[in-house]
Amino acid sequence: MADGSDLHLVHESNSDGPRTETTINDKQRFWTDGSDITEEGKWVWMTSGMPVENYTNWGSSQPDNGSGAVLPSNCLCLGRWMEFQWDDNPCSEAGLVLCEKPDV
Ligand SMILES: [Ca+2]
Ligand SMILES: [Ca+2]
Repeated sequence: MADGSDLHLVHESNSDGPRTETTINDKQRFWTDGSDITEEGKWVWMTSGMPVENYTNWGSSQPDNGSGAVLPSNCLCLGRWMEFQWDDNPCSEAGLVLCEKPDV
């Protein structure tokens, strides 16, 4: 992600092979590995340790650290509710995981 490569959605597998369709409702959350849990406001790709700076796609008014919510928002996700732009949500929320894979 930090190097500009594409995001790929990893689908669940079952006995019939890879599943090719994923139902996405308005509240379905997709996690990336971006986080500011180490230092508030300092966003880092956790896997690489690289700062989130070369490319960003924050939604309107984001990141807002939960905007006063009880739980701080320290993990980077996206979803239809923000037209797949980035939002920070509490890391403990449920969601699917977006993974990066090299081009083949
Ligand atoms: Ca935060
Ligand atoms: Ca937010």
